[in-house]
Amino acid sequence: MATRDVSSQSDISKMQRDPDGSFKRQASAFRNTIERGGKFEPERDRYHLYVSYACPWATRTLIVRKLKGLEDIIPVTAVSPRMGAHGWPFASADDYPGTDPDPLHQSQHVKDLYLKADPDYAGRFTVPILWDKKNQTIVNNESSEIIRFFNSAFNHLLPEDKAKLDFYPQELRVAIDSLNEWVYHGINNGVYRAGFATTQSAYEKAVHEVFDSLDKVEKILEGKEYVVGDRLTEADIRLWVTIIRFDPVYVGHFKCNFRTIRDGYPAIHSWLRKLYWNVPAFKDSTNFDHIKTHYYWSHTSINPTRIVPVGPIPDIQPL
Ligand SMILES: N[C@@H](CCC(=O)N[C@@H](CS)C(=O)NCC(=O)O)C(=O)O
Repeated sequence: MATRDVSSQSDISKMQRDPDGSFKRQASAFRNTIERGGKFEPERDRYHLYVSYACPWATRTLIVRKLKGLEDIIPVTAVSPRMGAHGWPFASADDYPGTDPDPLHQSQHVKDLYLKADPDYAGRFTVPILWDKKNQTIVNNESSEIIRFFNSAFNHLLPEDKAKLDFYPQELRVAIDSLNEWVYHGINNGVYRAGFATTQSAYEKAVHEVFDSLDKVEKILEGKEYVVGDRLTEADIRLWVTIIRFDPVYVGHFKCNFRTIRDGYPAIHSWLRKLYWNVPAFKDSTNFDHIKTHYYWSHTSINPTRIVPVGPIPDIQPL
């Protein structure tokens, strides 16, 4: 349990903005690598993944874990979507449907795991977390790195058909890296920069960047199945987790409302639905109730009544 006052780290309503009202995402602090011969060996029953189904960054890890068939090797625990003054709660602190207790430490909140790993930790208590049971610490809390470990570090423990799946293939790496970079800035983090802005000018700058970037993706996906090359890569996964939340949450809550995906972007909309309805790893990693409840309930500086809107109906349209 926390022995010092960490409320400025756990309470999202106390999150600092820059003097111009813009939101800057802090860098993740735990950045160890899982690799053979390293301090963190890829092993069965050694690592545990903590996620929220509401969180787009955590959902990346859920999707890759499932695509690669890592469910038996890396168990998962999901927190409550209602992130309050102490941050993300486990079921023992908020028994919301679809929420788990912490099976390893019986923690009340995600912050307890951070403070167990490092009592002096000074950052935010974010998900996802990849926990190492052997060293009793957080291996890594950066989703873009966790999905790379899941993509290849455990291959020797997997059956052939799963081991050979590669979502970051050598020949597409340059194209994937370059797409990831502007998609992160303009879309994944762009929606947060729009939604968390506290000045009109910071909001307007961000929201224009969001829609300029969506226009660019729409052009890429016209007549094409995937954003890079002709196969599913991590670039699709990283983009998809934001697009699936767009109409249900970002249009309203984050004021990204020039147009919706369903009515304004036919190529993105088709790509979104195909992955959702045709690939179980995407659908099974999506919980619209957790998604909507999290944003509308937790960000009281944006939505003080905590009323969760009923629409859009349906959350996602059929194919
Ligand atoms: N860089 C991290 C970002 C993770 C992140 O910001 N997660 C959010 C939820 S969507 C969170 O846990 N926020 C809690 C807080 O800031 O208090 C990653 O990609 O893994």
